[in-house]
Amino acid sequence: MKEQNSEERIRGYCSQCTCYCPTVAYVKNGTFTEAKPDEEHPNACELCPRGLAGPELVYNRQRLRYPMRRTSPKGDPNPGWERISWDEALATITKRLNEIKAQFGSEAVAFARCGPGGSPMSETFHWIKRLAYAFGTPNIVETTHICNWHKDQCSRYTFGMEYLPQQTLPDFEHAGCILIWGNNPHATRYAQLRDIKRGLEQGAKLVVIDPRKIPIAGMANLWLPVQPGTDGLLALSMIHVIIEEDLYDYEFVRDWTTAPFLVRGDTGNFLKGSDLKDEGAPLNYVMVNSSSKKPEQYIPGSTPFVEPALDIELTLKLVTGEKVKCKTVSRLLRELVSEYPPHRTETSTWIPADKVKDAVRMFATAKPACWYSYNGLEQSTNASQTNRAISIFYALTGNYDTHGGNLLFPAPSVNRIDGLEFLNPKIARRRLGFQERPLGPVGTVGAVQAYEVYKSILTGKPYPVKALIGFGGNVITSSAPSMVAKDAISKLDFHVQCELFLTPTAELADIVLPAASFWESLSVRANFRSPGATTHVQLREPVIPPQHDSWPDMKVIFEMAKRLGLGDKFWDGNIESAFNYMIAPSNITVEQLRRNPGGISLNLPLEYKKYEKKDRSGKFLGFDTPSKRVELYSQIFKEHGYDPLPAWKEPPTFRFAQTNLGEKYPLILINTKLLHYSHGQHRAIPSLRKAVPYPFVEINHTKASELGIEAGEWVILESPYGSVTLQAKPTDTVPYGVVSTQHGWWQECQDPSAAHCR
Ligand SMILES: Nc1nc2c(c(=O)[nH]1)N[C@H]1C(S)=C(S)[C@@H](COP(=O)(O)OP(=O)(O)OC[C@H]3O[C@@H](n4cnc5c(=O)[nH]c(N)nc54)[C@H](O)[C@@H]3O)O[C@H]1N2
Ligand SMILES: Nc1nc2c(c(=O)[nH]1)N[C@H]1C(S)=C(S)[C@@H](COP(=O)(O)OP(=O)(O)OC[C@H]3O[C@@H](n4cnc5c(=O)[nH]c(N)nc54)[C@H](O)[C@@H]3O)O[C@H]1N2
Ligand code: SF4
Ligand SMILES: [Mo]
Repeated sequence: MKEQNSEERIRGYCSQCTCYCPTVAYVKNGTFTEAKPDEEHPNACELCPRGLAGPELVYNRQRLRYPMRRTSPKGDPNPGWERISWDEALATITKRLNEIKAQFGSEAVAFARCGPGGSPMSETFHWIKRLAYAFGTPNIVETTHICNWHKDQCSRYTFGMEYLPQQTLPDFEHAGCILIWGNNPHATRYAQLRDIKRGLEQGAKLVVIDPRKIPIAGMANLWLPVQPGTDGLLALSMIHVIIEEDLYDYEFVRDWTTAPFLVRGDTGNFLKGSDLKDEGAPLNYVMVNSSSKKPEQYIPGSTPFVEPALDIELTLKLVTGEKVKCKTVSRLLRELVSEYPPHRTETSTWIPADKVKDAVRMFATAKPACWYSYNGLEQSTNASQTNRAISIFYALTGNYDTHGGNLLFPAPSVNRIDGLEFLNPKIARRRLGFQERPLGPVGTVGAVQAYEVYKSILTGKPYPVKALIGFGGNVITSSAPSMVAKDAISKLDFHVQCELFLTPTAELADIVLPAASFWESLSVRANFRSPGATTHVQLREPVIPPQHDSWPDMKVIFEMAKRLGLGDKFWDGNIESAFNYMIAPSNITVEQLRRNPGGISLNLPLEYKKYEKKDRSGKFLGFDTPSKRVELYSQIFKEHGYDPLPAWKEPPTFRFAQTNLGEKYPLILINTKLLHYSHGQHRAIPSLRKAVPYPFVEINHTKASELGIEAGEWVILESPYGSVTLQAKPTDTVPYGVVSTQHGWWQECQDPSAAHCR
């Protein structure tokens, strides 16, 4: 028993987004009363309203309290929820999963989780993967394809897959120029905003590319209010300017990118040493000697014997006797972007040519420079090639892995815990969507898109998914199309949802499990994903015990594993042993962390330009790509039927304008995140709901008055795909012709103090 009038200060961190803001939780007489920032932590940061609302989340009256099972058939307006014990819930789950596995195969069971960028799932999802893989299914429903995949993976297809565990982050604090593209840090990334402000205080210039005049646009030297969906085109114009005005980093481009490599005109593949000579090596690329204009083989990772020509084309006789016209990557890139000078793209991008030039000059000349992009570039049809184009633009500036650039920060070594080794590689290749898109989100990380699962449930093709085990994640509101999602999820043979609230997705489950919030759960974090805190390791103890009959996700996962006979892969349910295994390569133990409540920062050196380092054989480490260079031209994309250079394709919705749909739907719709909510969460938290009581649509003042729409009026927003009713918010922060809203409004707030918000 705690003493009367006891007050504890418990150090930890908020994990509701990837800022991981350090916290001090105040617990008075056993009650969690307040969350404040932990000023002594290397990642010290102001807490956003969602972090400050910790106690309101923990003690929320709408939380799920105990495991329940449905007693009425799905579709019945009254599900007939009946309280059951954890024991009964786990026994039923084990029985049903084993039956489905025996009848349809293990891949007929899919797991799901919430988006780790906007929930505490980043500390659990590797363990969920471990459970899924140990069970034998490759199907884990993730949200990466509408969240972060293109920025993370398409830059990796360009710069390499990184020497893990290092992590690329923009070194804002030391930058000469910062580019923020499709990201609103005032709402979504407090820790990053702190670092951007530090950079600006030290004189960094700032370029912001966002259709809306977000707060950071007001702080920028240049704000480019781009037409939504045309960023790929804008990036090509920017590449055009950097090449035409000779603003690129010549040495870096020559020595560390594929710019001087020859590409065959007949096949579009790289010309290889073996194409030229019998004794030539199939892995060698070919450059052209700039003085003799003769081809020379180049071994990846070596120092070229000659000064290569960058921008050249020539016809070469191959070993087969045929003559083939070849061009360097540099030439191909220049030819591509010559189609898109800024004066030709300005009507589409809405950015005047001079402004594009100013932005490029500012970014390319103010060395060092770094960039960050996010959701504004992820949720459009061109997301992959747009992010490729931006990566290429950035590569041309030569700033990668430099002080003040996008830098690979050191991070603690950890053991891989996702258990991929348990999954039979043949089954891994059966994950839904893999055959169609082996390069995409489904190819690299094992993530499956919800729409593939909906298709499988509804059509049984390519094979049926019969069961879903969801750890958070609310696919019905987050993975469109919602009505298809609802239909599919309600047709599952067996569905379990581990949740804090009874979401529209959880409402359709056969069994609902009450999850404890992260405040009530133990976790270990290695790497706080902020410059200066990437080497930090910390144990987060629960602030108070799990409320009601809830369990932390980790306990649910580990107990489920034990029941399924997988205890040997889960340290027989001992979560601390599992974390000890995770951090073992850094020579730290959970016990040591317990003695250091604020965590331990490892002394790992910060090094720059690691690509210049050599391996034991004397070859450059280079980049972690097949060519060991930055891949301006992507052979992998080519092999899979995609453009090897980021060709521009107009989004299909642009064609509306040429049809009668253009008249019916004259506005462009975008959606954005709100500071007070993560996706579909937090609406039940009184202080947050009071701040933003209703879903709203921002519309330009002029447009609103043309349409006779007043502030606060309820309006219907309609697209060819559906409609919603929203409160109108006329504003000057969105361009004429653009409207902006939010997703995820499903929940009421039952707290009497917020009654007016319902
Ligand atoms: N239309 C539209 N759709 C979008 C987006 C958009 O901008 N527009 N954004 C996309 C993006 S970027 C993302 S990341 C996804 C997010 O997709 P989701 O993660 O599916 O969305 P959320 O509404 O955040 O749902 C998370 C759920 O997890 C629960 N939860 C929170 N913490 C925990 C926990 O610790 N344990 C458990 N078991 N459950 C927990 C919450 O109560 C909540 O119901 O949505 C995507 N979908
Ligand atoms: N408060 C809060 N924080 C969050 C989350 C949350 O839900 N709430 N979610 C977390 C998650 S999972 C994610 S993925 C991140 C997302 O973080 P952000 O990327 O900041 O999210 P958004 O607000 O969706 O989009 C950012 C900006 O993109 C702009 N934009 C829209 N369309 C376009 C376009 O076509 N081009 C360009 N250039 N810009 C465009 C919008 O105007 C918006 O300002 O936030 C994380 N943090
Ligand atoms: S920004 Fe807010 S939600 Fe994200 S970690 Fe910090 S306090 Fe938590
Ligand atoms: Mo996300």
